[in-house]
Order: sequence, then C-alpha cells, then structure tokens
Amino acid sequence: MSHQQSLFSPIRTAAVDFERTGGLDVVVDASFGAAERIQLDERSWITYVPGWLSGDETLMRHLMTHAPWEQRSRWMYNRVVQEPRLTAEYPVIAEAPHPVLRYLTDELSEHFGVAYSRLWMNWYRDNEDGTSWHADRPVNKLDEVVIPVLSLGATRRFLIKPDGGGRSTVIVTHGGDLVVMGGRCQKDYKHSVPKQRAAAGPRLSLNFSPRQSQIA
Ligand SMILES: O=C(O)CCC(=O)C(=O)O
Ligand SMILES: [Mn+2]
Repeated sequence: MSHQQSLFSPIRTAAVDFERTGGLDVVVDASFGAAERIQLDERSWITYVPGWLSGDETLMRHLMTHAPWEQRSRWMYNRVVQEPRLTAEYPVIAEAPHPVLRYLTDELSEHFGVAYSRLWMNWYRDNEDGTSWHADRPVNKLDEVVIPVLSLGATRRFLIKPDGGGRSTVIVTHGGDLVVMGGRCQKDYKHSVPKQRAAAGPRLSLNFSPRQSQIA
C-alpha cells in the first residue's frame, strides 16, 4: 500500500543527478526541509534531518564493497581488544575514488558553511557492534564546530549527554537520517551508539569533519 511504503522511503523532491552521484541512484534533500533542531543548552545543539538521503541502501552497498575497511584494535588496560565495528577513512574526501562522497560533502559544506574535507566511517555489523562514549578528535580542540553524521542501513540509537554527567538525549537514527552535532557538543558533551540486545542488521555511519588546518 502506497501510504505504508512512504513511511520507509520518503518521496523524492529532487531528481537524481547521476553525474554528481557517479551513477548511483541517490539524492539528498538540499533544502534540509525536514530539519528539527534540538537545543541541548545555550551553546550546543543537534540538528536532526530525517530522510535527508534517499537511496541509503544503494550507497551502503557501494561503500561496503569499495571503501578501505579495517578491523582496528586498541589497548584496553593490559590487553589488546578488537574494536566492536569496522572503520574506513578518507582523510581527503577530494581524493576519494567515487564522486558520490564529494556530492554529499559539497551539499553539507554549502548548507553549514563549513569546508568539510575528512570522512570517517563506521560499519556496525550487528547489534553487538557499537561506539562507546567519546568526543571526536581532533575537532574537540575547537571551541565550536559543526559535525554531520549520516546513517545508512539499520535503525540504531544515537545518544548524547553532558561530559560532566546528566541525562542522555536519544535520537533514533534510520537509514538516510542526518544527525548534526553543533556548537560546543564536542567540548561539553559525549556521544555514543550503544550495543543493544535487540537484533540489528548492518549500519554504516559517515562522519564529516573540517580540514585539519582549520583545527591545528
Ligand atoms: O555511528 C554514529 O552514529 C556515530 C559514530 C561516531 O560518533 C564516531 O565515529 O565518532
Ligand atoms: Mn563521534
């Protein structure tokens, strides 16, 4: 039934520009018309844009196949543990092999007035993958910064809470949703994507950040 279908695949408002997407059937809502602002305090905010990207499964399949995924490990106390997710990075998005990442970056840069240049990606394979509480480095050196995170694939919970403790704000992210952390979110807050009991399929998150030279 068409009204049910529209719950899961938002109606497209713009035609796909296959030149910019490198032939992938994806399109963003350049108007950010569905954006909702969540004011965390006087200087920190989240903008949540449900369904910002149409065709998220197509982009997810493309990135799963072509991005340079790694299983990273780190020291935890006195032993090495594998991170509960895969990661891939394009330190210079302009040098990424496929134009679709530049298309997304240009749309975000234009809207937020920030020159995004680095892309950090996570692949949560299932409900047992997650990202624990953290702020993003090195952008947490800046007093204020705007960091967009695009979700592809499975629905998961994105949490943000004051660094000094306090209540978490929970945002349920679906494939195609954009969560943007702004103001002092990286200085005064921590965020996470918790592991969960409920089964979940794969999810990718794309984290955009500004050029290193704007930070150092
Ligand atoms: O997966 C997400 O939504 C957030 C990931 C994240 O915070 C990070 O990689 O720094
Ligand atoms: Mn983060």
